[in-house]
Amino acid sequence: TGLMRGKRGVIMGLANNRSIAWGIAKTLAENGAEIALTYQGDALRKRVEPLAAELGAIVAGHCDVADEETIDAVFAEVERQWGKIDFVVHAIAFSDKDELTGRYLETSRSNFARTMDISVYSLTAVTKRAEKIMNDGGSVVTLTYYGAEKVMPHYNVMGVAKAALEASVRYLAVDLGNRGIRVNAISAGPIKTLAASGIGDFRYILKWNEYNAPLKRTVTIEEVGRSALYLLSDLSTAVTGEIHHVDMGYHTVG
Ligand code: 0WD
Repeated sequence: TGLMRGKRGVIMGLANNRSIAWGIAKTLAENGAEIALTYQGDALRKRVEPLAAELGAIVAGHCDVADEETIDAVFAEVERQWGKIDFVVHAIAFSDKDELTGRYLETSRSNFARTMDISVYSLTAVTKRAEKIMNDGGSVVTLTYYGAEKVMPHYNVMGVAKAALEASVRYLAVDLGNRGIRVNAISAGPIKTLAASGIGDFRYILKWNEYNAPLKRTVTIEEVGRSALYLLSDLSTAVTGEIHHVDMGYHTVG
């Protein structure tokens, strides 16, 4: 389809070709979007550059969302190249993997703060920059998980962070609504990515979802991509502040 024709946007959180951000980037490109990618650090740059080339995407540079200057730098680069944008995808989260296992109670103050900074505040920090160069009617999408709503084994501090991220989506939706800019989250079912491999017993969580979700299998990054296409295109101009479950229906039973 040409659903994204004439739309330009930034996708953040691409680590490799298993990343949810990659499923979204591919789908958007197939549907006519022009994409700018950011990467975190030199190691990921080497992975992101060839993926960008595959899609004809531009690379806006290094962005560590814990470092405000690097957020400014990538948005300045996007503005220099394009002037305006129509969408942003935020597919970023981090927590010390030693705390994504065992009891939530053992979360340290320092990892709690770092997890909240990178996984929650970053959406607000990024949206603040994006707003300045976003056309009216634009769209912002972030990624969340059911561990925000219910206790999931080992998800721990990341569950607390995702709950705060989902609340941020609602507040940002109000702040940007008067310009027709929408802010939504996709609550994706578990997918085997680099970030997920840090979560304790992740293979068991995948199996559990496969057996118990109404649709009896796990989600693919392409399926998340197609849901993002809906939320980032004009198909969803009446949808904001929404947490959209793309999880094989697991949230209806779990
Ligand atoms: O089951 C899953 N995989 C689910 C993931 C289910 C539901 C939601 N999600 C969420 C994650 O929590 C995250 O918000 O989807 C988002 C994307 O995660 P992903 O695709 O599962 O994981 P991955 O491919 O590892 O991409 C996440 C990337 C980082 O990769 P690594 O693995 O190197 O941490 O987030 C980026 C980084 O590229 N990232 C950062 N980017 C900028 N600044 C930072 C940072 N400080 N920290 C992490």
